[in-house]
Amino acid sequence: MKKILMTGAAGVVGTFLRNEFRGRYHLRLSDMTAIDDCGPDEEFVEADLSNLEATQNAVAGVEGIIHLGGNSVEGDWGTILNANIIGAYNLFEAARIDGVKRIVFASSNHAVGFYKRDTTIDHTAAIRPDTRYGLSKAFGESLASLYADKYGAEVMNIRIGNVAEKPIDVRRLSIWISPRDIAQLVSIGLEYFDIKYEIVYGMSDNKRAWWDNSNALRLGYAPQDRSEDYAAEVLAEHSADTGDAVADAHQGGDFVTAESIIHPAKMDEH
Ligand code: 15L
Repeated sequence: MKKILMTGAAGVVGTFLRNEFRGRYHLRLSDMTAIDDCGPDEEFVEADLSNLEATQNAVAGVEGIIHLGGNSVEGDWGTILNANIIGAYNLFEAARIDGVKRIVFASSNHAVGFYKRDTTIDHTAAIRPDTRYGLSKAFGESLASLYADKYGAEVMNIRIGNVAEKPIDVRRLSIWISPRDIAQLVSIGLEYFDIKYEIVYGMSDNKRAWWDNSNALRLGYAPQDRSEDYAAEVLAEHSADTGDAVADAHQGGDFVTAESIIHPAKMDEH
C-alpha cells in the first residue's frame, strides 16, 4: 500500500476521502486539529503548514501527497496568506527537499469564479479568481507549475466544485461532486503514469455543468454519479433566483459579490 500524506485531513473533503481510501492507501493524516479516530492504515501528524519544519516532518518518507490543507472559504488577508499561500509554498518546498514528486492539489472553482454561467470553460481558461481565497488557489496552481517545470514535480490540480453526499442547491447542480467521484479523481492524480502538470475540474457527471472536463476524461476519469438525479428534489426546495442577480450570473456565486464595490449593473458587463 502506498504511503500518502493528506493535509487538512480533518476537514469535510478529508473526512470523505479517508472513508473512500480505507484499505487502499496508508494515509498519514495531518491537520492543526487532532484526529483521534485513526484506523489501522492511518497515522496522525499534527502540522501547521505555515511552519516549514513542521511541514517537512509531515512530508518525510511519503510517496505522494494530497494537499487539502488551508482555509477552505474566503478569509481575511492574514488568514489566507498564512494558511493558503505560505502553507502551499512550504508544502511544495518540503516535497522538493524530500524528493516527493506526486502531488494532488485541491484547487477550487473559485480560482475561475468570475466567469459567467453562460460560458463553458475548460482547463485552459485564464484564471479569474473571485476572492482572496480563489486567488490563493490560483497561486497554488502557479506554484505547482513552477515546481513541475523547475523541479520535476508531478501535479494534478483539481478545481473542486462542491463535495457533498448530494447537491445542496441550484448552483451546486452544476458543480457538485460525490465522495466516490472525488476519490476516483484524486486516485488518478496519485497513480496515473504520466502526470507532469494537469488541471481538471472536480465535478461528477453533471448535465448542467459550466465546465468542459475533457482533460479529466482523457486521464481516465469516469464519474459514477450525476447531479441530475437530484434535480427534481433540489428544484422543489430551492429557487435558481437567490435574490442576488450578480451572484446568480457568475460561476462563483456569492463569492463573487462578497465585499464587491462595483455597481451590479457594471459588474454585469464584466
Ligand atoms: C469551495 O472552494 C469551498 O471550499 C467549499 O466550501 C464550497 O464553498 C465550494 O467552494 C463551492 O463553491 O460551493
